[in-house]
Amino acid sequence: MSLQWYPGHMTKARRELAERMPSQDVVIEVLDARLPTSSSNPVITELRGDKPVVRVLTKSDLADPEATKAWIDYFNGLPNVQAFASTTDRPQVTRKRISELCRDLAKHRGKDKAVRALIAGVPNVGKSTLVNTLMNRAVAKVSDKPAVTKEQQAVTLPDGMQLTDTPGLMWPKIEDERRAFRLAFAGSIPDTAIDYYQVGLFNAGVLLERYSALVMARYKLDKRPADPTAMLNEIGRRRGLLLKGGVIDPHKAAELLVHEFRAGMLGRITLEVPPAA
Ligand SMILES: Nc1nc2c(ncn2[C@@H]2O[C@H](COP(=O)(O)OP(=O)(O)OP(=O)(O)O)[C@@H](O)[C@H]2O)c(=O)[nH]1
Ligand SMILES: [Mg+2]
Repeated sequence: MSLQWYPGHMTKARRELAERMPSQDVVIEVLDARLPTSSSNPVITELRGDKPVVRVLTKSDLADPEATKAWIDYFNGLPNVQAFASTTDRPQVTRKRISELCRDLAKHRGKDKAVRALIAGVPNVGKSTLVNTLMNRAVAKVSDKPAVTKEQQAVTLPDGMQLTDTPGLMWPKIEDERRAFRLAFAGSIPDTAIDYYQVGLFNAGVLLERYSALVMARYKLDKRPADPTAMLNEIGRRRGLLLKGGVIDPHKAAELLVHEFRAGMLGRITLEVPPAA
């Protein structure tokens, strides 16, 4: 199964991103710290070319700290890349580090000229939140639903840096269904475009493999479920998610798992590890 979700404004958003890119000194590529591979958009990679990039791993408060550290080390080992894990819990650190990293990567720009940086990423990863953090006030609309920003928005930061927020960008067809399932689990694809059961079932497998202790603690399970189907059934049983006749409803269990994961209620989880060195 491949997933198609490409709202109309994204065609324009892609064109405008391509138009804006050449004038920028640095790209601030925003990735979800819980799924840095799946939340990296190949269209943005292509449009960036070899321009310097700050990869910001957002929502690091929800991600596994060890995995985040591994990701940062991995990205920092790539040419023209600086990585930083952000969380809205520490806005001052974010302001300081982003400013330092952008300035460092844009050295060629000259000291007296304002750095121009473009923020890009898939929907709902926290691009506009980052703009607000850097501005230290709410200038961009933020929501927990994907595809909220529909137009580019240029702002000037207190230190003079010129920053452009852009609409979350997908590509017309996600061929790799594992990627689609992860993006949907994290909330980068709207609930109206996904099947909770499929998304929940796939990610139940990922959680069982790497975070079964967190799953067992959250849903008060005595033993590790044998497989993803059993896990959804156990969640349904523990939470009383039943169909008529008292049969467990695995679809409701999947929906619950999706929402509790997004809210960080299972604990700090990362779905993907960096490629082995
Ligand atoms: N827990 C947590 N949530 C965050 C963090 N940063 C952003 N969010 C939440 O992520 C959601 C999406 O934030 P936005 O800033 O609207 O995301 P966006 O990338 O601009 O989304 P689009 O404009 O739709 O592409 C909101 O509910 C934010 O509150 C973070 O560091 N931690
Ligand atoms: Mg936005």
